[in-house]
Amino acid sequence: MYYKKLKPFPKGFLWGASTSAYQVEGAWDEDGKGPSVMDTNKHSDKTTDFKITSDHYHHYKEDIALLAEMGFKAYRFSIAWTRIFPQGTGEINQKGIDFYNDLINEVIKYNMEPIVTVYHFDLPYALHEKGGWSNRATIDAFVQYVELLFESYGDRIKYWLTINEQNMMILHGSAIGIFDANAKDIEKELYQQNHHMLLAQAQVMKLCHEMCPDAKIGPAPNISAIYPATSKPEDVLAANNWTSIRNWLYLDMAVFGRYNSVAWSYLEEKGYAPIIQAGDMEILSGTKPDFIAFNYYNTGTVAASKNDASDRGGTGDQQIVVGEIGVYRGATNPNLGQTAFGWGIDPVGFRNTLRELNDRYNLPLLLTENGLGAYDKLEEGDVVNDDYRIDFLRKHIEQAQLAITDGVKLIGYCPWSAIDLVSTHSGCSKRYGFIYVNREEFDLKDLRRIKKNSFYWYKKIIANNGEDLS
Ligand code: BGP
Repeated sequence: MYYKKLKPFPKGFLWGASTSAYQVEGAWDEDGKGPSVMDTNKHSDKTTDFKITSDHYHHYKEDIALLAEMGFKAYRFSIAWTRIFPQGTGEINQKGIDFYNDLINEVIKYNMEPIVTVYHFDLPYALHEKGGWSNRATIDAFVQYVELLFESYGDRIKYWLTINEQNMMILHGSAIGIFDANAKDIEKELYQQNHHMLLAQAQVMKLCHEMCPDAKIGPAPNISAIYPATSKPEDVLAANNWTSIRNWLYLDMAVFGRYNSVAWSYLEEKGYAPIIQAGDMEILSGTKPDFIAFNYYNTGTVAASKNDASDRGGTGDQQIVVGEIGVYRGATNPNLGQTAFGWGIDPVGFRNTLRELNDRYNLPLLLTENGLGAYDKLEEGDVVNDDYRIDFLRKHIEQAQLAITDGVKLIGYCPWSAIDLVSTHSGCSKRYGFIYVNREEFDLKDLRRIKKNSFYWYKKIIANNGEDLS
């Protein structure tokens, strides 16, 4: 639809950006922090680990000041469960509580809204050893941990996010590094874990409403509109299969308190359906999020299954579709460009995704990740000319405004990432930030912070509330 005039970004729009604890903080074993699965899991020996990353733990004041200089209205970050409960449960680490108190106060000092993810991939290793999310005791540990966060920071946090990309942990856990890439036939177990995470999420959403009535809480999955490879009805059906399994399984449960019917039929057909205990469905349907936070990088394209082994392509990741026998096949979309890391670039798909979410759930939406991973180059005179990133972000912000004009209730835009950090599986050479961190995979250099061209551009966008995107 073409519009003669676009609606402006709403007043109080949450312009900002995002990070996660294990990818940005470093200080992996300092001040009483316990190990998480991200500290212990194997990663490629060609890329750095998560021990030091951008060393934000020691640089947070400098970093927050830079975000404030860009004019951020919000900063989305995650809390490392293992700083608060080093063993996942039991003894509390006061130094961890203090660190996030200081961080939150620093963010608020500059009138930025802290948006807090309570769990971003980094499950405490001690819980993992006891079965992780397969063990229902992890649900209780999670609720206890989040209850302490509400008690400690609930007076200042207005936006809570439950679990980052639960769908990607289930679908692409090996790419993210959560489980062994060689593990076989683990889907049944994963969907049981998924059920437990959904229960944990429902319980903390309810708790948030009881303990912090002025705050809002929502899930934070990775959501992509899924396109059929052609207009063949069979391809359209395959797209519906994949969107139900990838997207709606998670959000239908969070919002409507029920398993999506196509996704459930898939789980039953494959023998992956989780065991549901008495009382589980009451917990799952007994609450609702106040908004939906979601990460959008690109769309997916799929074709009808041939119902043989060729349905399954090579290895995938958060944004590369793999395919599944009898369900759908991954396809490439010839209409899209690609990043240096093989992810499609689809700004219009962002509008499609926003519309779909709005139509389906009718809740406020908060974009919590979107961005371009690239090999940025530090040039003479501390210049990082990342015009390709500016172009990527501009095109997505344009589509955000079109979606707002369509009637979508978008309340904020927090791309990935505020500052350079370590990617899930491509090391620190895959950069996303507005601020360059001077280090390489195995050479920490001086970790100096350098403003990229996109820093100055985004500052202008925020200052004029997205009125002039040039
Ligand atoms: C999302 C995760 C982030 C982040 C981002 C970019 O899936 O929530 O943690 O890293 O993807 O992905 P990558 O780091 O693989 O480039």
